[in-house]
Amino acid sequence: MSEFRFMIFLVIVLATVTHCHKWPPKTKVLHIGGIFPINGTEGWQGGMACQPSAMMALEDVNSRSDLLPGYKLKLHWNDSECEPGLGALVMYDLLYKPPQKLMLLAGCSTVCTTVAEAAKMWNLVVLSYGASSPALSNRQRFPTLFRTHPSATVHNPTRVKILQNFGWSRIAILQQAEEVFISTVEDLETRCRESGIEIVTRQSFLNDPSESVRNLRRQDARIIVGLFYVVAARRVLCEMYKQGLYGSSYVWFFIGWYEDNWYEANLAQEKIECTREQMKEAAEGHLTTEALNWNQDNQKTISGMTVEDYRKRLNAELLKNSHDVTVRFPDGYQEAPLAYDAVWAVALALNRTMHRLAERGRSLDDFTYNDAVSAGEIYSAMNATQFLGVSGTVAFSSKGDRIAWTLIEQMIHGQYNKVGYYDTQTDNLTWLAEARWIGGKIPQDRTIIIDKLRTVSFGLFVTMSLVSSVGIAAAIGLIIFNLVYREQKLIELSQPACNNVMLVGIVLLLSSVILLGMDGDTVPVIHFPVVCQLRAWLLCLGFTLAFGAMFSKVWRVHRQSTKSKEETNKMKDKKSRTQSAKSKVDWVLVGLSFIDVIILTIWAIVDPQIRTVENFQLENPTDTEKDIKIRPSMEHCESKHQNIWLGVVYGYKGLLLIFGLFLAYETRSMKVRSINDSRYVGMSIYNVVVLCLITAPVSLVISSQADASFAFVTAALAFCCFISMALIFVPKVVEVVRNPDRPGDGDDETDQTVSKEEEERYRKLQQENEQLQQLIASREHKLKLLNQRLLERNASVNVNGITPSPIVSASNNTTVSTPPMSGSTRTTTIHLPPAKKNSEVRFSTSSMEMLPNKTRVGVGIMKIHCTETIVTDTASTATPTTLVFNEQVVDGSGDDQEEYEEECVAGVELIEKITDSPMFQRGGAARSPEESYL
Ligand code: ABU
Repeated sequence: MSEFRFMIFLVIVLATVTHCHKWPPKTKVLHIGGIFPINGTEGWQGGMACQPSAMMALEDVNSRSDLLPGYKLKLHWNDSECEPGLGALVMYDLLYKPPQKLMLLAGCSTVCTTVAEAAKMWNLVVLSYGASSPALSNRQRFPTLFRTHPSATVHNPTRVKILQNFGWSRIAILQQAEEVFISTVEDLETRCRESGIEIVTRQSFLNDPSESVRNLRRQDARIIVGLFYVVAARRVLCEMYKQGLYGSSYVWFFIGWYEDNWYEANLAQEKIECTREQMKEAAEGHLTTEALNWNQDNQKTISGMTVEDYRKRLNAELLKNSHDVTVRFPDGYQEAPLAYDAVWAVALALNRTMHRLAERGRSLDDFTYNDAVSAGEIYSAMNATQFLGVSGTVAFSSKGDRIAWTLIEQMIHGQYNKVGYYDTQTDNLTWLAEARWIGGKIPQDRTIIIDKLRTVSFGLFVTMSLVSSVGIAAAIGLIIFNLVYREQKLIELSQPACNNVMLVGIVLLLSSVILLGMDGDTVPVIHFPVVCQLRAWLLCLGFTLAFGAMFSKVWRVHRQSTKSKEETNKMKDKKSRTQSAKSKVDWVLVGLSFIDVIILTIWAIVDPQIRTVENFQLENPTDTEKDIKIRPSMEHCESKHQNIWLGVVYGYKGLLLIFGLFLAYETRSMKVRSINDSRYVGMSIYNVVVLCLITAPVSLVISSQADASFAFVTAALAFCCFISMALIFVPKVVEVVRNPDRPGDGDDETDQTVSKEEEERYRKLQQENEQLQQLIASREHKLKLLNQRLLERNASVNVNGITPSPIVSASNNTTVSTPPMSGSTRTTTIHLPPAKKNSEVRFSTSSMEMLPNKTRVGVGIMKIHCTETIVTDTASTATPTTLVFNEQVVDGSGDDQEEYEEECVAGVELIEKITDSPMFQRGGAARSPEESYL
């Protein structure tokens, strides 16, 4: 109440003084320059409203005789279009064209920056009514700048306060590439960092915001602070609409100084490709922050007007300038009070300066651009200026900034609604109304991501564990079987020690199935590396023992079957095969296992495997809950140099597989008595190789699917183990079960099957045998006839005194010599020259003693074998003998003698092998390579 009385008293005193004081007439003019952005296409064209407002203020100031007594203030102005270049030109015009200007008014940050930076060179104070750039607060760079427009940084404490109020701690920033916004963002970033708010991305653009908006989407930005001039804001809004970055999941913060209907203005002019409706839809719900540029109290201001009086006058003035505010507010309408108060501030500062200079015997009329003293006085006067204007209390901080409240507004149904105020000085946020959200709830600042570990499903794990347990039990059972029946020849000749090692390997492999199914669900993270190590050891050693044992067998079969006969005989002499099999250390297996242990040990020490988590693409949850995504992940065992270690292990195992495959193929029809199951081992090797070839690439492809990968790998592992056990042990078990008490003599080999080649050969021989038998029958018949005729002839010769001689007919190159008779014995020698490789000669003879060695039959095929064959008949002359060489039935084609001889030796061995075989032994004791078969 006392304050009110004092105010009334003050007004009466002032009125009396003013009335009583005789002020000199305003005959002289003080010139000031003004730069207004009006007709530009980019940036802020706030001069539209600010210039008329400034002219109103000038009118009001000049109507006051107590202010600048004797002087009129004149404003010389031009349009900068918010273009720094044009702004500079306007400034030089103002400076260099008389009259001398005392001060400059400027608006739009980009122009103001240029003007204020240069003005100090002309000792000019610049007062900005419309520049928000925080960069302008730099006193070193802009020492003579003041502004009635608050710095854009005044929005930042407000923004941070709102973010905290709604619990948003993750924001993104989209800015136009202008210094005003860059410096605002720098300040915002600092404040956010201090408040623990994460800035997920900061996107900037020059003209086209489409890529930046796209990036915001990619970064899952939800709360976005946008800093750009209104023309760019319309492009952003349209892009938001196109890319769907609006609505219930997004909150945009825009600058509050755009005019109310900015989103639907100039769309065609600016070639915005969105309709008004679309722009309105995209703009719905966004928040703005803006310094309060209009005095909130309707009290009288320095001009004697209330804010409402001012508004009415301004609107009328704008109408004169063809801006009907009932239709659309012109740009800069919000800042118009700032321009009005700026002119008042200039007048007051010059008024104060005038008095100060007068005290020093100087005048404002004397001011030149070199007059630093007057400039200093103007600066001090401006610094001290404080009054109640239509924009509120006008006062300048040490940085020349205006101190103001900020207003928070939200666009609801296309209209801005006031929702609160924030007073930076008292940190007081006052809500006028509750913010309204599309969808009824406060949007989230991010997509909620739920991590989901891809693990092996319990049912599958249990099933495969059971399967592998059955396999382990079977393997252990077979080891016991091997031990129990170790005395049986069948088992003894199957290398039971080797088989047991293979079974141990299978047990290890099947045990790894359980470890492969262990994951984050069953093993604590801290123990996971142990599982990793165990997996590697079990798999590597298991494979080496199981496959290595098979490999070792085929290796031995191959070696034994390729040994020379002499070596074999030597071995026979040294010790029996059985003894050998019993006592021999399997160096192949020992070597392979040793390599494994070395690799695994170095791996575990140098670069141990640890638990790593692989994250996969976000997935939408099956329910309809918005803003929630599932991030699947999977655990892996990995070393730093995993690829190198895998390369070493796979390379080594791969070579073993390839070599094993080769040996299995090479020995497919070979038989070694001491390894009676080598054929099944070979088949088992094929099985392992094929499964490894399928499993390795397929498991790589499906490695990201826990269940599929586990099921496939473990099924392949189990299948491989079961097949190997079945192939190698089922025949043995069946045989032993059938004849449990028979110790066996080695003939009861499990591998009784003959090869296809042998069967084929046997079949051919049988056919040939039948043909030959038919031939024999016909020849015997012929012989009979011939003998008959011979006897008849001899009888007639004897009658005539002629001595009979043997009848010999020979084929080509056969020499038949008939030596003279000596006593009662007569010898017939036939030289058969060396024939071509594998040649055979069919013969028939009537004498059993006629052919070499132990030929017991009179008709057959004689194998002419490499060397000259001499057939000698020492039979008694009592009975004439007949030797008929019918034909050479097979003609070999070996050209090279050396090769031919080698072949001969090989042929001998082959024949021996065949005749060694049990099925050929039944035919008799014929062993000579020269012998023919019947
Ligand atoms: N309130 C208008 C600010 C314009 C500018 O800083 O350029």
